[in-house]
Amino acid sequence: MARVSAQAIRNMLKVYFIAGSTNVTISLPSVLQQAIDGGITLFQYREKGSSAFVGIEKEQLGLELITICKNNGIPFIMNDDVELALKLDADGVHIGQEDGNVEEIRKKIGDRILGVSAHNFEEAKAALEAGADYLGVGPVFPTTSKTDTSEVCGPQFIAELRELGIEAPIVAIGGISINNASEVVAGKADGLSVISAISSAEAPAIAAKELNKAWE
Ligand code: TZP
Ligand code: MG
Repeated sequence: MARVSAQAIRNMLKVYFIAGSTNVTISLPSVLQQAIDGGITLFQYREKGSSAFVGIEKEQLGLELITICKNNGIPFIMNDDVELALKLDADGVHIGQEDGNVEEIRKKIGDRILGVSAHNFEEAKAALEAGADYLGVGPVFPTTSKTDTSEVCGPQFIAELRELGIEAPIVAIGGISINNASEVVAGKADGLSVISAISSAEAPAIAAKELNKAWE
């Protein structure tokens, strides 16, 4: 296997759905299937929060979710948990700035996709030099889905990173909804990632479809 090309990753980032068991009120596999039917292009399993699954429950849900992704040709990215990513044969891993050494994680996961959250030019440059394939940048808008976020940077911050020479694939995150997705699409991000816009939607398939349409 070789590293996944930047262009292939750009295509995967378009409508990037993130969720774990604490983000949904009905079963996550059901929400994921509906989101896929609506047109998401990638799924990240992010099991967070005080009542989040750990151990075997997390692994079993992860297996159920990756199976849905594989059956539908949707890449599956594991948040933070490199060991589980390898065990499940995930397509990749996404980590934040405090989740370990990028170079070491690159070595552990081989050619799998590696995403890193970055909040400024220095973090972005360092992550890419250490082996990241794409960057997660945000929060571009205020969010209630994550409490320990950096300051809201606005979608225009991605254009600033581009002007400073960051050419790698970037997915915008934080507070993105059907109502403001066009602002992200009009900017320099390759994709938009959402938790609540899909996980809390009454109809996840319709939400995913609307977000996908924003790229047209
Ligand atoms: N990282 C920065 S903001 C955020 C994460 C994981 C939460 C995004 O959730 P939502 O509901 O799409 O604002
Ligand atoms: Mg993390």
